[in-house]
Amino acid sequence: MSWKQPLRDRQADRLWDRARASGMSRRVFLALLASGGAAAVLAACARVVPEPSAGPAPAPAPSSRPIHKPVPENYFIPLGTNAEMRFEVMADQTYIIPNSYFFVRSHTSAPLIDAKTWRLRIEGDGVQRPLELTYDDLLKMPSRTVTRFIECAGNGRSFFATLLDRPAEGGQWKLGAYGVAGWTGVPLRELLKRAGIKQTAVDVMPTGLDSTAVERPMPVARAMEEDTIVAYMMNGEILPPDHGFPVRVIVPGWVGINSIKWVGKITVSEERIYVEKNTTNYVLIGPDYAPEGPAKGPPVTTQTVKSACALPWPAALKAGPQKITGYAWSAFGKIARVEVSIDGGGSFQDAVLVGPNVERAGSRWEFSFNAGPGPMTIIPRAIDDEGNSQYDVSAQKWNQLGYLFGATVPHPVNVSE
Ligand SMILES: Nc1nc2c(c(=O)[nH]1)N[C@H]1C(S)=C(S)[C@@H](COP(=O)(O)O)O[C@H]1N2
Ligand SMILES: [Mo]
Repeated sequence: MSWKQPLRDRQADRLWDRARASGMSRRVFLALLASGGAAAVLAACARVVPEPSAGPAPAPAPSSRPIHKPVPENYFIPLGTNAEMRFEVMADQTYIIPNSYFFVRSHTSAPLIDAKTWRLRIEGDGVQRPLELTYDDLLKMPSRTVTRFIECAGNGRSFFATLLDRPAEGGQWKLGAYGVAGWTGVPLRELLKRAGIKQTAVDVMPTGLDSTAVERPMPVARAMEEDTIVAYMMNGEILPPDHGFPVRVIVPGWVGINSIKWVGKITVSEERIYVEKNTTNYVLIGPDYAPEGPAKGPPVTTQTVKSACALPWPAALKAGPQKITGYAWSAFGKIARVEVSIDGGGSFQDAVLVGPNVERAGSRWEFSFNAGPGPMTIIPRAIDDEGNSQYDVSAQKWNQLGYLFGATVPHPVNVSE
């Protein structure tokens, strides 16, 4: 099956499966799809579904497969329960990474959750009116769509070993633990306001319904930013199980671990919250960092600026004029410039930014050059509109768990005659 053509069809198929399961007729389904798209179908599904009888919600169905969507090795690099996006696949794709090619990072198997019995609770001493919402409740609230990236804190981790000669613990990602998507959902701040968030609230923490209940707090100010949303759609599709169905939080610009999937509960606290993922993991541990209170080091928050070539690793090119494409992204804003070196970092020339350039999402770029035969490297360097930029690897601080790699990465290329 070609990987380019069937996306739309599969989206519609999945939507129809969902609609049929809720008791909708094919005729109504087609009419809704034509008039209001996937969102209309989804909203109607939630209404057709009969309310479950009272009682405790059953636990999510145990799932044996770590990842549910197909992750063939020509499109993904397998990494345990995770799958890295192959950037070369994106060379002739759209700006948005299609859901089928989006990287997956799940600490354990992705749970399969039934939206009919699922509830979202907002609770804790930081709210005046604890809330419990159904899927239908959430879909009825005003929604917005934001285009933003998600990037794992450990993206680029393998380069601590290969470029610094000092390995870091954890999944050895290259640069493909990154993806940009359009996320549709309810701004988290609207939910917090509805729950009567107190002036004295300090931290907000979503908790996942996966087997190890993955959770990580963020300060109230971050939770109240307008692009922090509780998303139920990804690129116009129902949020896929691997990416957090029925809902996930999107915390743009922050390390991926804050964008909690399969959310069942959001705790609002008047005190700082300390959990495993901001004290033991997702903290910077190393000679340049000191412990912070109960944390073994400073918790990682905002991502770095990065760029990547949409080329196989290593790439094989023919001698002569070449045009390559790539991505650049910043956790702080838009991309201002991408420069590329083809002489090992001696000199850099401007690449051309093409297509959308969205803050905290990224920009595609193109670079034309004349390739001479033999081995070489291509080194892109991104600079954002706030002046943040990638730096030489000699300036990259090491940390034991390999977070926040932000140096330039020489992409290996073999040029044949
Ligand atoms: N509940 C839950 N949320 C989670 C995770 C998880 O394992 N469980 N992984 C996190 C990490 S480390 C990352 S990088 C992103 C990855 O999102 P994706 O799989 O949709 O690409 O989800 C985050 N949210
Ligand atoms: Mo991550």
